[in-house]
Amino acid sequence: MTDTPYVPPKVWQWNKENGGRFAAINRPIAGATHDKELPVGKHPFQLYSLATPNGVKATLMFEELLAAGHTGAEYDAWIINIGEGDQFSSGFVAINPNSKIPALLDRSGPEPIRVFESGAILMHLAEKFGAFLPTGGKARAECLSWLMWQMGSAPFIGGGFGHFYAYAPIKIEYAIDRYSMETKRLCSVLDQRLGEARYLAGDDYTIADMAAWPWFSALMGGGAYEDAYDFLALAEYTQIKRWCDEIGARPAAKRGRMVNRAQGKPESQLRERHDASDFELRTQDKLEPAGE
Ligand SMILES: N[C@@H](CCC(=O)N[C@@H](CS)C(=O)NCC(=O)O)C(=O)O
Repeated sequence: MTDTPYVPPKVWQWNKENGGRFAAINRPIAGATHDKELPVGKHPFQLYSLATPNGVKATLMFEELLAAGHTGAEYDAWIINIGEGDQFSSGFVAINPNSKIPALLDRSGPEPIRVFESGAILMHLAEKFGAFLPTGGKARAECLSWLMWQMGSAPFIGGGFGHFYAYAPIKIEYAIDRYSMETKRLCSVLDQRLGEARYLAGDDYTIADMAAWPWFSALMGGGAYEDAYDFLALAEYTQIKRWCDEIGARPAAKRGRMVNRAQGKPESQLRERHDASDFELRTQDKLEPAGE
């Protein structure tokens, strides 16, 4: 990094030591970096993930399906440590060529089906179990519209605002301005929608809410991107807060956000989930009691 203004070369070159927080894992090439198979458990669904906002979408859905009595939705959740490059193993790349969590292997049928992209995972499970996705008419159109809205806008919040405000090695006013404006615009879109409807698709809780909640509850909870809550004046979005609190009180949401979590209070971390009893028996405070 230098102080002289950057003049792009004729052809961009990969500078491995760019000082960025993710320099060790970011690459301009797709594909596996090493051979390693993924573990497989006993349940019909194998989830390979981490409790980032994109990862939590899938575990919210599994826990809601199980809470609603869909016993066929039992799942093993394996942790993928993206900071250490687990997403570039040959096994992971085989189920997600895009090397991002979450990725799912549906082993409930005659042959395993891979599903990647959190929105596709939500739709796959919703259609399989006939749950949390209205079957037709206005509610289905609203649900899919808000789901796609979330999938399309998340990178502006995370990769745009979060990256340039909290993670980039230098503070670039132009980039922070651009993505702060867009993040606030998206908050305003959501706040206005939630001022006219209880949930994104209307009266019912759907996969559209499950996609959006992990992102906005992280922002509204004040824990995301340093002091972004104050910087973006997020307290003004009262409808988002109302909706975040309501979903956050659901027992399935409380469980879903714990799965594949590897930071925060030890009792909030269930790094791998293989059984419903794991929430009681296998959180980090139980596996590694303080002082032992
Ligand atoms: N559009 C994807 C985005 C997934 C995504 O960006 N995952 C991040 C964590 S939140 C990841 O795996 N990053 C690892 C990397 O970029 O190497 C989805 O919604 O599933």
